Amino acid sequence: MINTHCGFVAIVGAPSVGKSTLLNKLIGEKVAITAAKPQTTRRRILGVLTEPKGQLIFWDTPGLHLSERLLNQELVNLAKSALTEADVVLWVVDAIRRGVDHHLARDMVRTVNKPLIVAINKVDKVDKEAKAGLEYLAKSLKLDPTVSVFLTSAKTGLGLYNLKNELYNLLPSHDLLYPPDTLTDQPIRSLAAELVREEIFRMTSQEIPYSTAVNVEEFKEPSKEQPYFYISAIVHVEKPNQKKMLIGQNGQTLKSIGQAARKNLERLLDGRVFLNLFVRVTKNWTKSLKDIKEFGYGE
Ligand SMILES: Nc1nc2c(ncn2[C@@H]2O[C@H](COP(=O)(O)OP(=O)(O)OP(=O)(O)O)[C@@H](O)[C@H]2O)c(=O)[nH]1
Ligand SMILES: [Mg+2]
Repeated sequence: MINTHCGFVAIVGAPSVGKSTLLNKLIGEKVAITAAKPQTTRRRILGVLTEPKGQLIFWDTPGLHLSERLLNQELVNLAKSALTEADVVLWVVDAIRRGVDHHLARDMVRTVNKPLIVAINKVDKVDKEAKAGLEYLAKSLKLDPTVSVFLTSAKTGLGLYNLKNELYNLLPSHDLLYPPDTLTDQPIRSLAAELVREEIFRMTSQEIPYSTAVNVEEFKEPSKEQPYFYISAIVHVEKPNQKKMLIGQNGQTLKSIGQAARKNLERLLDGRVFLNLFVRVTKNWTKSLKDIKEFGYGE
């Protein structure tokens, strides 16, 4: 008899509600980058949690939103395909930002008609009186009353124990699908590129984060001759003026991005890192399906 529960859980919701932060907290490792700006996630990120009860295999997805831009549409398509392929849907809603448009997410979640759990996230930011308002929020999402709603904080971990238990309950009895020590399926080069992109999202503004793509061209493990990881990455922008903005005065912006990314890379790789960043103009890459795919974004 199989006594473990195992299956795929799609983490979906509007942009910036905390999906990636939640994934990292659930599995206890940083496998997905996070930032205060929307549309941070551009790939379907796999994160695996193995416990005596079984295995929760999460797919973190880009935020569901409407946009005219090809890149954004591809991101939403990616989230849709994760929704259709998952066994269970974890819909994340923001407890604090009342203006967030949850309609698209709600419509999609309803259309796929899968076992569903709702996490009203960021409750650490909600004071006691406002907590009562969350019930109203849950109601306003017009959910079937049988759907479990959890108040969570991806920051503190509040509510995640009960949320996980409910996920196991909804998943089929199944043997583990991944070796127990698996955390993600992302190649180390992709993780490295994402850590650079994370700092771009955090340190630049206006259109820059949305016009950049990061591609790791070289990744060399330490050796006797070179006792550190050597990573060289190209940061693609769409226009020459964006290149100027990204590099900054006297190269200061790019330098800060590189320094911060290097620290996180050293943590990830547990060793010294030399990071070389180059900025290249790849005209209108966000409008080219070929370029979007080449950078590994979208579906
Ligand atoms: N206080 C608080 N902040 C949170 C929580 N969860 C996420 N955040 C913050 O919310 C912002 C967005 O978090 P992300 O995890 O990047 O959000 P996301 O839903 O993955 O966003 P996209 O990938 O852009 O759709 C970040 O600044 C996080 O630090 C939480 O539970 N509490
Ligand atoms: Mg994300």
